[in-house]
Parts: sequence; structure tokens; C-alpha cells
Amino acid sequence: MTTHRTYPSGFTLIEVLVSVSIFAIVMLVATGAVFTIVESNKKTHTLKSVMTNLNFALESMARDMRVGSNYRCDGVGDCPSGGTTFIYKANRDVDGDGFYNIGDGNDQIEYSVSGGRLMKRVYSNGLPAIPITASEIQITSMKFYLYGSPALDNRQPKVLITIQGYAGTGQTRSDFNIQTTVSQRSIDS
Ligand SMILES: [Ca+2]
Ligand SMILES: [Ca+2]
Repeated sequence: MTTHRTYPSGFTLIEVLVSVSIFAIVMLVATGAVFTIVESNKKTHTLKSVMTNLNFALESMARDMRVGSNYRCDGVGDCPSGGTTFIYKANRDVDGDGFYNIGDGNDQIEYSVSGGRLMKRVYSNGLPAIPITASEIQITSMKFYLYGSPALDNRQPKVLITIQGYAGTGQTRSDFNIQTTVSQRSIDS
């Protein structure tokens, strides 16, 4: 003899609706979180490559300055209170005319900031200054503090460079404050 017992089976419409709603909400939140992570990852990546660009520009500037000579700040000599342009004589034919003479006014390089970008200008190839940092980087201040540039002052020319600025906007904005010191390698006095 068999007995039929009744078990509650299946789901009521309300249960199904509630489950589906909860599932939908959870999925929505999870998807949103994934998108946020992907987006911020993308921004972090962009910021990283931008900062790599800045570091590369500063590194190459410092490396070339070090082997140069005749350092001048704002067109004159020392500027202990900070100048905005820096000129030096490169150690080779940088203007591409096939000549190099340590004593003439050619083959000089000038660095300054314009429109938030680090600009490099080569004398005297007649070409305008070119930006060497990415447009995503905004340099708000760049100062050169030069000491020891006069001959026979028993000090090697030495320049402290300070750079402030930022990259990115809003929540991804990242500020930087960089300092670097360059000493002229060849003995001046
Ligand atoms: Ca030259
Ligand atoms: Ca000196």
C-alpha cells in the first residue's frame, strides 16, 4: 500500500520574482564594480605612461646638461633665487651644421616651460623650441637655481632644478614635485 504525502514543491510567483530581483540587483552592482575597476585601471595605466614620459624627458635633459658647459640662467650667470630658462653649451654639434667650436655661440641648448610643457630649443639651427613632455602633463612651475657659474670662483657650476605639476584630471589627477641636481662634469675653475 502506498501513501501519498504532499510536500511543498516548486516556488510561488512571489518567491520567483523576489529571487530574480535580488539576482538582478547583485548583477548590476557587480557589473558596475567591474566597469569601475576596468576604467580606473585604464586611467592608472595612462597616468603611468605619462609619468614615464616625464621621467624620460628629465633624465635626458639632466644627462646632456651634465656634459655641457657655460651654464647660464635667464640669460645671465648664477640665479640663486631661481630662474625660468636655462641655457648651456652642448658638448657636440647639436644644431647639425657640421661644425663644433667650444667658443662660439652655436650648439647651445635652452630649456624653459611654455603652455605647461617643457620646451627645448637648439641654437642656432633656426628651429623653434619643441615640447619634450607629453601634452597630458601640466608643468605649473619649473625653476633653475644655478650656482658657481662664474669662472675662477672656485666652485663648479651646479644647478638645482625643481618641477611642480600634475597629470590627469578629477579623481585621477596626480600631482608631482620633482627635484634634481646637475653638476657640470668638466672642471670650470
Ligand atoms: Ca654646430
Ligand atoms: Ca665656477
